[in-house]
Amino acid sequence: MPKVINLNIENVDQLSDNLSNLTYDRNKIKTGIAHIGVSNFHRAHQAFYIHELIEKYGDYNYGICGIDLRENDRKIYNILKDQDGLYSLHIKDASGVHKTKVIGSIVEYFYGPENPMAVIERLSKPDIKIISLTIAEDGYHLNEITGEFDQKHPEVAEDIKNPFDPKTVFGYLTQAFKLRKLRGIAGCTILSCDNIKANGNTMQKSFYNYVDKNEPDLLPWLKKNTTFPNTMVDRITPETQPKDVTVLKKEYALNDQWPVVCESFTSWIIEDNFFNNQRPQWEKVGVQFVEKVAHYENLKLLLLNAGHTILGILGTLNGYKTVQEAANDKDFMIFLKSYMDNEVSPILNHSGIINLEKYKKTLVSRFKNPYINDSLSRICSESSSKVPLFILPTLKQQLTQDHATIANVSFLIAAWCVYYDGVNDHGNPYKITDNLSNTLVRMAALSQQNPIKFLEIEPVFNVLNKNEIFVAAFVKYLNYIRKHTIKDAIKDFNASKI
Ligand code: CS2
Repeated sequence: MPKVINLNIENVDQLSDNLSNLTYDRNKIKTGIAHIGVSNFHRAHQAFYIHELIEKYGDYNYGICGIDLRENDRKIYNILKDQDGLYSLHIKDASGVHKTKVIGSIVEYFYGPENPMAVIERLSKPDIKIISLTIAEDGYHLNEITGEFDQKHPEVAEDIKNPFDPKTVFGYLTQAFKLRKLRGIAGCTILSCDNIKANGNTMQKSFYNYVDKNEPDLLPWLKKNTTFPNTMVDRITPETQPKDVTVLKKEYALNDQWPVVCESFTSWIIEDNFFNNQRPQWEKVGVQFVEKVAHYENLKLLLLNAGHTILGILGTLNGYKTVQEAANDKDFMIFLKSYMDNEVSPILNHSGIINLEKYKKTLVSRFKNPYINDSLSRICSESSSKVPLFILPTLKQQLTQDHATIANVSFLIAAWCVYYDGVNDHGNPYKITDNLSNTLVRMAALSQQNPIKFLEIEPVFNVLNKNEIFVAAFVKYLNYIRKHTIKDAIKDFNASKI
């Protein structure tokens, strides 16, 4: 067996010929982007696009400075430090065609918990033209009900007390922009790459709210010196499994401590609204620049992300572990298809920008990709932030119609309540990971006696518990699911027996 090589810049020339190795000189790369949240998704998506731009077009101007801010990012910090920012990306097509590439676009890395001032300094430097973010759905702290930024969130409150030792992205950005203003350095673009509705506008609102309350003198400068393009990001990227590391050692004699696996499909649509027009020529590598991203984003959140959530919740109750297992279950797919066709498609205003039938068909084959092993636990984590973004807009929109079609969506929300009972139909428990888990579990337990209790979770449902049509459907399905296995309940639902 060949000697296993540790991935780092010194060893990169010795890597096996059966992977796509770096073809460019990393010393030539200048940093132009600071990215907060060096997740698997970032490494499969934005860092990949920058890599492609360098490799194919020799554009060395937008290397990435990776930044993580949370205590539990220490592992990726240590690994990327060890590997000089290099990692391997495994692009797996459903047909069985797979590519492995070494990605070199992350050329610097800063870690907030170790040295917050260093992060603030780095963000304030004039070479950073774009600060991009993947901070997850729950990272924006906008209250669904009031539309206001949640100043009372414990981490936000801490940042207000200790502005020079921040924990949140808002605390960091405020200090960095104060320095830019003080030093006469230009502003930059803030590019949200999260799956939230109008992600740029939402980030702008959250950030401006935070600044307005805590550093009001900075706000007029920020308004002139920052832009927040909306974006739609898409590439299914599962969590890395220990076996991904082992396979690399065996097949490529490569020791990459944290490789990334992703599907071959990728899409990125961005509103072309960059500060001083400074941005990479991403269109050369397949990024679409548009005036308004809303239609594309709506389609993706309400079909792809919602589809994931549906398979995640129903699949977990049935004892499935991965998206592809659930997507290969005929009964689940009948349910998902009727949700997409009867409840989502009629409310989508896609203005002919996309062939909807083709989009849905492609989605199903993406979910079935046998090489991705996307865990349902990833999909179900933080559902209390995802359901309001991916599922409830369909319900709310349907409820505004004369003949609201809400059977599937109500069934799903009832199943979501049962999900917090924490045990699948084989009697096996599963882990619930959610910021609101205490509330969710308690309200699901109370709903055993009084079903509508679950709908009283205000940050999720707001006033939906007052809608009689929805409440009646929810109660009917909840009672049914609690008396049957999820599989039987879905079959009966599909056969219109409930
Ligand atoms: C998933 C997304 O987190 C989720 O629930 O639906 O991470 C999804 O895989 C990506 O948005 C795909 O682009």
